[in-house]
Amino acid sequence: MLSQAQINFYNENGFLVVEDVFPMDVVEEARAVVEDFVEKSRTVTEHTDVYDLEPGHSPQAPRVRRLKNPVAIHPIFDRMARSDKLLDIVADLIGPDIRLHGSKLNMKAAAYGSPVEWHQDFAFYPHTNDDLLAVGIYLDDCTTENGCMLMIPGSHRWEILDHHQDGVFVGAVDVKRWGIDTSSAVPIVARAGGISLHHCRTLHGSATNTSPKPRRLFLLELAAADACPVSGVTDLAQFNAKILRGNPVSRYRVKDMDIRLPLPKPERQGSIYEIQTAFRPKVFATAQT
Ligand SMILES: O=C(O)CCC(=O)C(=O)O
Repeated sequence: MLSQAQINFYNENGFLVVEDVFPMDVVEEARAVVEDFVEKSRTVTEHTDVYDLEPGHSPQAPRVRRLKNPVAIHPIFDRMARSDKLLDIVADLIGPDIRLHGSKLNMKAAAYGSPVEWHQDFAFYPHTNDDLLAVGIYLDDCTTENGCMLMIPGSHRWEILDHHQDGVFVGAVDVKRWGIDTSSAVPIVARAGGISLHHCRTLHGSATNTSPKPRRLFLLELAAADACPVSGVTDLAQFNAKILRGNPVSRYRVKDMDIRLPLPKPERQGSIYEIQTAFRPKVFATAQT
């Protein structure tokens, strides 16, 4: 559960860090699973349903940028997503009925882990209302040095910014072009076992990890059960099976707001890293290794 001061902080800024949500034995178990997946990535040569690969990946030197859909690929991540402590916190922000929209584990490996350009999550998955947030579960201590997320306080009250270029969705905002001052960005610093929460409209990004330390971040995209993706639902049973707490609904709440679809898609599709390859000019430098 959150204190009223924490709820107020989230409502005012659009993000929040809560330390010590997961005990270290759980974090260590998750790290070992991640390491095992990285080891197994030696057998793949291109992106798969499980792996998003860093440039330069090879069987000799496996480089994984993201584990896709971790909740579906190993029970430890499903267990973490269903943690009562975590869901109590989320319920304080988006209500008691919570659905898992998606999950990912961004590796940001030491020395080269890729940056993520400025964006608002809602641009990728517009829903009928914006009671959605992302929970970051920290498997490593996370600081500016190893590429923590950077958030613009108050940006969760902004409209959804233009994430298109040359008529296609590129999954990033050209902050210079739109005159957005990113100097107020707050580094989301947290210890392993802690979590961060950010509203689906909060403008955020993160730089390359140039430090010698990894930054593994397990992210859950969570929605109030009465928020329905505007792209539609093809399998209602599967959709409702993603309720982590509370009950599915049969009526969806619609907020009065403008929505732009993340279409048409750019040539390279898949993860945010792939989608953002079409975006220019880059704000965050990539590693030269
Ligand atoms: O891993 C990061 O630093 C950024 C994560 C993020 O914003 C995303 O994957 O949408």
